[in-house]
Amino acid sequence: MKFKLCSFKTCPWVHRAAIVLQEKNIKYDIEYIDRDYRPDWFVSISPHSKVPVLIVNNETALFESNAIVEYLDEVTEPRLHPDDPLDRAHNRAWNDYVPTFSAITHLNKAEDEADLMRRCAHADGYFSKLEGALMKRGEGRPYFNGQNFSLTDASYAPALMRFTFFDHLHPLGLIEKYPAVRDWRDSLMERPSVLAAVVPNFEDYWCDVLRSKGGWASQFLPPSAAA
Ligand SMILES: N[C@@H](CCC(=O)N[C@@H](CS)C(=O)NCC(=O)O)C(=O)O
Repeated sequence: MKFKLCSFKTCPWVHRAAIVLQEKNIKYDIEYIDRDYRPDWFVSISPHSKVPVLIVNNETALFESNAIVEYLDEVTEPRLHPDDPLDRAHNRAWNDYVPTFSAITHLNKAEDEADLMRRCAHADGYFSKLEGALMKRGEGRPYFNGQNFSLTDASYAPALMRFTFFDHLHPLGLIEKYPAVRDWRDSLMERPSVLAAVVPNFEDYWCDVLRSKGGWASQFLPPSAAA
């Protein structure tokens, strides 16, 4: 089978799909789309004009990261979803929770200190729910289901990585309030598939994008080597 992923370099939803491809050792091509000038061929296959799109065998275009990873999990080994239907449904529910939880990736859009605090309070609510879910899963994780990496891990790693990048620039002390989330984040940030699924030196790239936007949060960036 042939897979091509259409991407923006910083997109957390593409990251989710790329982690699953990496985790399964699937060879794939990746094409980076210019967000500001999306080509006609891309717009014609992406109903919301969004990435990711996964082109399968040069003919079928799939959109929505959740649908893409569910498909990949059905057609390739090793299976990342749990075998038990109840566990699988539980994982799917948490995978759907990610779009709201992705609020934590938007700290870099804060307009001022008060706005950042509002965004942190919002993120705090999600971290607390996630802490509860991780605690219920019992001891012995590094991952959401315990020892085995799952689609749920692939769902949260991108958001947790971007939160961590912001935390490096401007420590928020937020994730430290939630030890299970913090430990999970630490395990995910070391997982080779998570690291290989983004461009090289991704944190620097993420900082460069923040710098280029020049918003309030860019004050926390170290001076650019190019400046
Ligand atoms: N629900 C979608 C979200 C995809 C998404 O929001 N992608 C962003 C990039 S990170 C995008 O393409 N945005 C372009 C736009 O909104 O015009 C998924 O899970 O695939």
